[in-house]
Amino acid sequence: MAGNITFTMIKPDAVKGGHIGSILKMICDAGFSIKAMKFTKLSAEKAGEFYAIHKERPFYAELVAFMSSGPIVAAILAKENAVTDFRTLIGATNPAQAAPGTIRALYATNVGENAIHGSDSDENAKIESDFHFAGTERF
Ligand code: DAT
Ligand code: MG
Repeated sequence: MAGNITFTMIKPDAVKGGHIGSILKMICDAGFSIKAMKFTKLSAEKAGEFYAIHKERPFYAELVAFMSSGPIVAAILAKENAVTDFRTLIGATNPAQAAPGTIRALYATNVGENAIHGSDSDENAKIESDFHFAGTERF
């Protein structure tokens, strides 16, 4: 059975653009509830660790620099089929290919600066949630 949590970050471009409120409204209107949330900033080291799976990709250095360039909103979200439904809500990685009305279609700048993160599997949702939040920060 599909898990019921996913992990998200509103990325530095969307925070700088003033889109936190609009994005959180879309997330809540889509039926997700908030289990944990923080406004924080990743160090380059932490961003590198979070995206370690992409270490060999040509865009890795750019990705780490971008994700540590300003504050983010990190959150754990709950809903049935959370991972799949959230990926549908955020849209494709490249906003040029994201379906109309998705968060990335509305707020992403380009494929690198794409407004929001969503976990890609139940296993990674747990790993990413544990990376950012202690047990005492979850409700
Ligand atoms: P997603 O965030 O949709 O899961 P991903 O896991 O393949 O996409 O990549 C992680 C992030 O890396 C992505 O949100 C933005 C960046 N990225 C991916 N492909 C890229 C590319 N071709 N050029 C620049 N940045 C890229
Ligand atoms: Mg991914």
